[in-house]
Amino acid sequence: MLIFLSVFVLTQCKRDGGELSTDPPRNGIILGFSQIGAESAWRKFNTRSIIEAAEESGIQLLFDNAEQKQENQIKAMRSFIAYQVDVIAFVPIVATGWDNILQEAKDAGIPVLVTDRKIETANEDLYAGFIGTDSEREGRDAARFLLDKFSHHDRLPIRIIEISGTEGSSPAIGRAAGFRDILSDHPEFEIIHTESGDFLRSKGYEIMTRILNEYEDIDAIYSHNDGMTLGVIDAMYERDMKPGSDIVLVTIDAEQAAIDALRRGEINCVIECNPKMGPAIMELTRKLARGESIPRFQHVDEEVFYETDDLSSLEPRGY
Ligand code: GYE
Repeated sequence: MLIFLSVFVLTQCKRDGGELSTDPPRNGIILGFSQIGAESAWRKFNTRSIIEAAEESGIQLLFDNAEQKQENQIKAMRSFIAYQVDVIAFVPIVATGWDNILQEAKDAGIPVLVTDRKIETANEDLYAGFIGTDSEREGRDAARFLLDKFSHHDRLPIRIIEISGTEGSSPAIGRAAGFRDILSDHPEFEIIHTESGDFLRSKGYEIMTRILNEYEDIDAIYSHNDGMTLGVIDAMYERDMKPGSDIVLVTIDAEQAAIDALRRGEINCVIECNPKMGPAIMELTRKLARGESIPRFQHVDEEVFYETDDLSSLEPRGY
């Protein structure tokens, strides 16, 4: 098992671009991190932020890319336990199905930090804390923008298509719930179709291509991430439509391509979902490795960018 794990450590870090520090880490902490994949520009930057922060803080990182499979995450976390890492951190690709592996980590005395996405568990003691995005707030911000955008619309109801994220993931669940929470007091806004695009640009394109054949008089698209929104834009241009004018587009993440589209008037509102969690994750890892407690829930800072904003001074997004 140790030989396997040594190979695992080397291949995993090398395979995923993570640099296994050849020098013994300055503070000797070993963090096992299970990442879900590389499905979006947001995710790739989230990974970069974690790898760079581990390097800068001298924490040795065992990094695994689960390639969008929960079973791969569970295997990697089991390997981290066998390797007796000091701390385990992971992005739960979906919200459920983690209790058994978390119990194994707890039995091994290894604290677990949940990052980016949330989990649903009967026993909150199975993990030490969460740092990540507030998906419900993101959904509420999206709805509030549409309430304002269509406040003087003459044709009712306002017909909305929702293209959601990975089914069963906390961002998809939260973004849908927050959006509906605000619209529940406004029956003139109608979600005429909702479908998962799995946070993928290709699926956003496929769904929008079909939607444009099946529905007329669409007023707005609410897309759970920029990758799928860029696919929506591709589909609209193929039909000689004007995204942002013929149909209002609201999106979440705030990757550079979406900000650029906002500047061009192709997107009307971009809600930031901050992927730059690396430094905070390392700080929490240090505390857990020292046996200290950490905040139960921490949301990263995020803002909203509107079509009416002056974006000239906005720093490059980096992703
Ligand atoms: O919005 C999307 C990524 O988990 C909040 O996952 C993250 C989401 C993000 O694929 O681009």
